[in-house]
Amino acid sequence: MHPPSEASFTSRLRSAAVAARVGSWLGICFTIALITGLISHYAQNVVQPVPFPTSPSWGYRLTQGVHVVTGYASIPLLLVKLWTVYPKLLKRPPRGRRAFVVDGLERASIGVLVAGAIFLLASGVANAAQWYPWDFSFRTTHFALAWITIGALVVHIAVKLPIIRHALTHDIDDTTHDRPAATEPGPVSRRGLLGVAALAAAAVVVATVGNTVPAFRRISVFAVRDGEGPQGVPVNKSAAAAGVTGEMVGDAYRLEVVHGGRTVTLTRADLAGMSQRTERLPIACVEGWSATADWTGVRVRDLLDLVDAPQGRDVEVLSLQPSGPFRRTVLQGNFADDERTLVALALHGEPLSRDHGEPARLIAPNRPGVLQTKWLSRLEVA
Ligand SMILES: Nc1nc2c(c(=O)[nH]1)N[C@H]1C(S)=C(S)[C@@H](COP(=O)(O)O)O[C@H]1N2
Ligand SMILES: [Mo]
Repeated sequence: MHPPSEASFTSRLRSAAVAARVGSWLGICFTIALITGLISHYAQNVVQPVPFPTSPSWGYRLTQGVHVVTGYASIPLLLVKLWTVYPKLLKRPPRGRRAFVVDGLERASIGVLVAGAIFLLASGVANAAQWYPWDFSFRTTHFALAWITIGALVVHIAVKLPIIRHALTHDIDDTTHDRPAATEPGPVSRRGLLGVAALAAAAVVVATVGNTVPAFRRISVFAVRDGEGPQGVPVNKSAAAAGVTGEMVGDAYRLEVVHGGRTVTLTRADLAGMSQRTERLPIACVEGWSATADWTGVRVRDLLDLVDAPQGRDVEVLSLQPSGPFRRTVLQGNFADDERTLVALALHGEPLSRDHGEPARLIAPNRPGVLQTKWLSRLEVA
């Protein structure tokens, strides 16, 4: 038996005509994912030279929902794309030093592109499923790999531009750029294969979009969050998982508000005795699920006024949670001063359940869910 060579792959479906079309859909998905990903990355930056806006309150919910869904939709498209082109991997390198080097460089750039794309999609899916089989920081790595992958994608498009342009301006059954061996008709037409790819991508969208769009919740079989959880809102990390005990949130509970030399210490009753506001705001997890809820509690600005903290200053937010990356967050000045930003004590009119951050959690408009700190213990203005 001979190992397969490029000539073993004879289907006419594996063609530049199909690859260019599926490739352009993928290119659109990756561009959307890049833009929405950069928005999410920036929203999570502690230092924001241009303040991330607090309005519209659902902005991050939309961009992050789109980010995750485009990532999911890219998976079947990438599989079809790889299927159409992989015989080229087995092609013999050309003779002649210059041609050999150019061919090697092109293969290397495609290697980076394929590895980067697979890594981005796989790590994104694992993250959304809350499965972290790695030690590195997801956000830093996903961000760095995004740039490398997009760089390789730009090189790939530039190298292939003449073929892409020809393919997209000619009939799908055009054979100009077919490999010599690709002469047999496939089980479906090229147009049929494109239809299958588009349908698969659409099916993935329908199966996952219920994470963010409640109307789809019942048919989104792959939605990692089905909208169920205490008080009708999903829970990201439970109190037990965060190491927050009943003792910590009971009578001994205190919220400290600190500025300069001043500290005001508030009990649960003190907080409940302050002027209460209700705001309808979404929780929008970076993992793509989101839910809107009515939150009732004390304006963060009212609390900062207790210690005469000036407007526009960043606030360090601490949780009772003993350890973990999300126990400390920074609330930027424009968020702290927004009148919709609350230390919430109640959700849908009921006191916060333990898993949603009893007795007090942060909720701000247009803020990544990961920064909506639960089980608040301290607000400090430097
Ligand atoms: N202290 C603390 N707060 C936290 C988290 C956490 O792990 N610890 N998880 C965050 C994340 S990732 C999300 S999406 C929201 C979810 O809030 P919920 O569990 O009330 O829906 O809480 C945020 N607040
Ligand atoms: Mo989250």
